[in-house]
Amino acid sequence: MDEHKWNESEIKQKMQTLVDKESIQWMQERSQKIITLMSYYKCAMMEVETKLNVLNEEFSLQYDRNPISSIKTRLKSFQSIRNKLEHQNLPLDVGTMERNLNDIAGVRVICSFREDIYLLTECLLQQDDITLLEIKDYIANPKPNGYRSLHLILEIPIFLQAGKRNMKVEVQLRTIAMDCWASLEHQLRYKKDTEFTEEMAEELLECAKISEELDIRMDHLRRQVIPKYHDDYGLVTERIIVK
Ligand code: 0O2
Repeated sequence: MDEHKWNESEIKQKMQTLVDKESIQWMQERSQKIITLMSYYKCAMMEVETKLNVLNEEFSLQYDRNPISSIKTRLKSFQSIRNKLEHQNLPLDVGTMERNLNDIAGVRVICSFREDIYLLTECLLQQDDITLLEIKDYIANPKPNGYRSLHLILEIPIFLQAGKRNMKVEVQLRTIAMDCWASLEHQLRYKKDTEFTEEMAEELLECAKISEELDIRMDHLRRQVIPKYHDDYGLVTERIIVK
């Protein structure tokens, strides 16, 4: 027998026969709250993206070069949010989402050089409306599989009609080489139909080391080619690095 495909009004009717009115209203209210919260995260993500674009523009004017190669933003999918909360045995409601998930709004910044990552981080953290909640330096301390990036959890205000609301945004900063490795690793590791062997993991780790070597050599070249920029900012890495 062919499965019947329900249209929206049939679903509504069926719901009314199966679930009481109060429960339907409760579900609608809850989904409305989640949609509103997601739009707040979107606004916070846009704020951070704008701040980064402003810094990039300023550096472009001052030094005739861009520390940012590209910026990607994403809101965590509702399914990933649900999975993450389920995994932690937490209920799916807006309060729990806000308190326990730091990466609903995500900004990924692909930088030209490794030192640009620390320079941009320093410039962002100097801004008085940004609070740093957490920093994970997987560049100074790469993950055992070779993953490198600088992760920040920031709190930033958005200004709504009803007033100010602080929102959390996860910012991942990486070089082009780090992004290349992480994107390919992600594709390879999540291929469902092939087993990921120990040898494959070792090969990936080797590739991560090559990408690290590439970044170090590129930074060295950059210091020779653009000394003015380096003289102004010095070795930012040494000031901000997380041991
Ligand atoms: P997506 O789709 O990118 O959002 P937490 O997020 O705090 O609960 P954890 O592991 O402490 O968990 O966070 P961490 O270490 O800051 O890393 C989270 C994110 O970093 C991941 O998000 C990835 O984007 C990226 N990441 C971390 N480790 C790796 C890695 O080994 N390979 C790759 N390619 N990316 C990594 P999500 O939620 O996994 O996915």
